[in-house]
Amino acid sequence: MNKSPHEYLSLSMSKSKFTVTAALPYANGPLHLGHVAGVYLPADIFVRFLRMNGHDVAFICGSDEHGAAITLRAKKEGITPKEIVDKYDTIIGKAFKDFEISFDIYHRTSAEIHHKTSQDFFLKLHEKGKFTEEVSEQYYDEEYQQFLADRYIVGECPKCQNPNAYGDQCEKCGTDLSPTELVNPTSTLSGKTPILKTTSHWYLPMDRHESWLREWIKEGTLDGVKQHEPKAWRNQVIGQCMSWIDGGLHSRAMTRDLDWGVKVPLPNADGKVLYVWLDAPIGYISATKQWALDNQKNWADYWTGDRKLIHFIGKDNIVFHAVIFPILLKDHGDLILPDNVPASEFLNLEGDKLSTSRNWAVWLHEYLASYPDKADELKYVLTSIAPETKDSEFTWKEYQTRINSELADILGNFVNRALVLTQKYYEGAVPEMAQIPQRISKLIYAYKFREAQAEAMNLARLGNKYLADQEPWKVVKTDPERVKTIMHIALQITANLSIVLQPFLPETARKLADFMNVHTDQWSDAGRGDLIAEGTLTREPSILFRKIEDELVEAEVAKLKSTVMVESTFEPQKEEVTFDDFSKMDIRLGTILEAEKVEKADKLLKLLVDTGIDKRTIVSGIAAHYAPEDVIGKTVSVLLNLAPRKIRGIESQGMILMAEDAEGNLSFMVPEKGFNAGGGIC
Ligand code: B3M
Ligand code: ZN
Repeated sequence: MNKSPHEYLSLSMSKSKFTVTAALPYANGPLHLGHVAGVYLPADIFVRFLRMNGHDVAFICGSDEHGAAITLRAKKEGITPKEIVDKYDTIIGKAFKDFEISFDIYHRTSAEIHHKTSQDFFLKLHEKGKFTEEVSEQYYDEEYQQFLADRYIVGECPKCQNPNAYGDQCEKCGTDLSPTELVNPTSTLSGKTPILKTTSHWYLPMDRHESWLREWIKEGTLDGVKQHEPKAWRNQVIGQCMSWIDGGLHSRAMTRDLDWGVKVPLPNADGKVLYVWLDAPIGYISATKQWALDNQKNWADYWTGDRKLIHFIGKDNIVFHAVIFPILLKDHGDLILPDNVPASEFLNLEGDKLSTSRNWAVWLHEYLASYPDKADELKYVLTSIAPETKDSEFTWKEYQTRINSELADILGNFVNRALVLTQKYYEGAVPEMAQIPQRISKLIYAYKFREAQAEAMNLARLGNKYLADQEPWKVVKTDPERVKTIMHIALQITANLSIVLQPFLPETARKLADFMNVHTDQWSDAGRGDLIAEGTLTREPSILFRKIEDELVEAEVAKLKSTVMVESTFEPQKEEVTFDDFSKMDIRLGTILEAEKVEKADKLLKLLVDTGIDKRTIVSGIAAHYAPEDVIGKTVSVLLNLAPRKIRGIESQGMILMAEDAEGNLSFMVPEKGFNAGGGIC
């Protein structure tokens, strides 16, 4: 009988070698829970499981240290890009270590071996004629004397009208963009409209790759030869790639006019660096090279031959990992293509989008500093709500509920009863457990970590049900022999938990193993009923999970709200003016003598203003904010020499200057000392 994709998958996967990568976080800020839930935690669960099953696996990551994300942060913090990457590479690397994300190497793309690897990669493709050199008009910021690409330029996305699309990608709809496709482009350096200026770059003619890409993504084959199982890919990944390919691939610049990055290794390329999305994925290879050097291995074993390459990423990185990098790998000619790209959707926070710029985030390093003994609790909650196939949300209330009513009440409670109630035990049959590790195995090979963790928790539920059904605390009065059997079985279940929890809750699994004096990291031991031998001395257990009090939830939500930065809704600065321009404006103080509503105009008042040199009519758009009778006698600032304009048939001779807040409320602008009409404003 034909195997289902999942059976095929489990079978083919169970014998494979793996290179697993996790998206290289930009070293321009700390990690937040969205990064962890979407990329690093699922990758870690997968790799821990693979290692327990004896797979040959390399787990690769590192800091992404080039590109506009870095230099713009450096500009914002007033330090150099090098200082930025050194600062955040340290913070991120420590957070991963404290959170026990078990990379084989956490490297960085500012390392010399990465620059060399990227340059060699570029030169190989250049020599094979895989790039085209094109001269084109690119946006240029005259004030900063810099070409604008990627995050240096924003504008409206031509596809989804997102007003904040970048020059290389719209993060809202995932579309890849070129700066010249943006509507109303604006420089993020000066806030001004850029000009077009000629420059040359090396382009990747992606249109040449459409046919094989379509086959590879949809069928999982290359020239009819099976490469991977598309049914194992997440729908949103296939969907985004196919809509991108169906939309027509086009040439994409692979170099930039910048000074921070990997220098283009060609004689006529001064002032040019590799596009960050060319060098960053090569960072997986350079990190593997460094790891191989440090561990006497051959890096090529992990990027060639019969091995599955798995890229764990967030959905905004899909096209770079499932289309662009595969093109580059195939052009290189001897490197493997990804077997799967399990991309997650986004994690929201307390009813709003996670936002680094607005500081609406729970930072991993801050969480670990506040709760150093609650790493597993966070892992459990984030895996339980992981945005695997759709956006999901983290709330501190759910954090509390899942820890208290699942971890503490189900897992902690069972383990505690199994160990505390144990006085003596006998031999005995163990309830059918074997199918649970098999179900977990199938789910993990299918990248369904939420369901896999829930299945592991079912073993604790099975244990609780077993004790509730057997009621050893009652039976002990009449049949102490029976109780020993019951406790023996409860202990076998606990020992199994110390295995099946290892990929998800490594610290908790270690504690269980210590309580039981049973230490194995072999998945194949899961499901056995003889893990703990007769006479084994078990330990008095400590509390595995302390309940979360309401005070913690309230404090964390209050902290979020008190530290969020209200995004400036104000317009960026206008075009610069000279002092001469300013001195042409004649602004004086005036007194409002009369005021009346303008017929059929909700917003307008007709004012008679004493300017100190004359009395004149001025029409002002303040009727929605002031009643006529409330403004009579008020001192106001007046722009006297504004050319007269007819407004609703009334000749207005000047303008009343108003202050406006973020919500659009208006207020008169008057000197704090009570000056009279005619006073000037300088
Ligand atoms: N630095 C992460 C991001 O786009 C990006 C991943 C690179 S993986 C090669 O936020
Ligand atoms: Zn868009």
